[in-house]
Amino acid sequence: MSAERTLVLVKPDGVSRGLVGEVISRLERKGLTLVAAELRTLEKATAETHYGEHASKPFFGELVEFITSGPLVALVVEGPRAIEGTRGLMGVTDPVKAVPGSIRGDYALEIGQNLVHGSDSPESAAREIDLFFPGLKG
Ligand code: IDP
Repeated sequence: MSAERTLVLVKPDGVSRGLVGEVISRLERKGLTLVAAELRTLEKATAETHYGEHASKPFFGELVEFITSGPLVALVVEGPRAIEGTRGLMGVTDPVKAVPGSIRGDYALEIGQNLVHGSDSPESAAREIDLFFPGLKG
């Protein structure tokens, strides 16, 4: 299968807890290649666009507030089945249910502070890569 690209965020909790290296290391050890990386604090509008599919959810305000609360690290990684592979490394959304061995399973307890984001489909990956790294091919 040809290489695929996906967007990964080490969210502000991951940066403040010093887990950026750990997340990047796990992605690299899995065999994924880093093709873009940036430390940045998101504008509210960018966060609202990124999480647009959750706009009607009761936790939307909290989610936008959290993701803009401090610097995050945006990454694009590439490899065969990168989207599914990254989602597997991350673990499920609720870190208490995420299996030990996954990033969320090993390092997080709260759903609102679950350390990482990874695109969930090729369409999301293309949209999110374009939002964070305009001009970089999804
Ligand atoms: P994902 O990050 O595993 O793809 P999504 O369902 O797309 O999960 O949700 C986006 C983010 O919204 C989650 O990573 C989590 O931080 C936050 N979130 C999801 N559900 C809740 C909730 O019930 N309360 C607070 N935050 C939530």
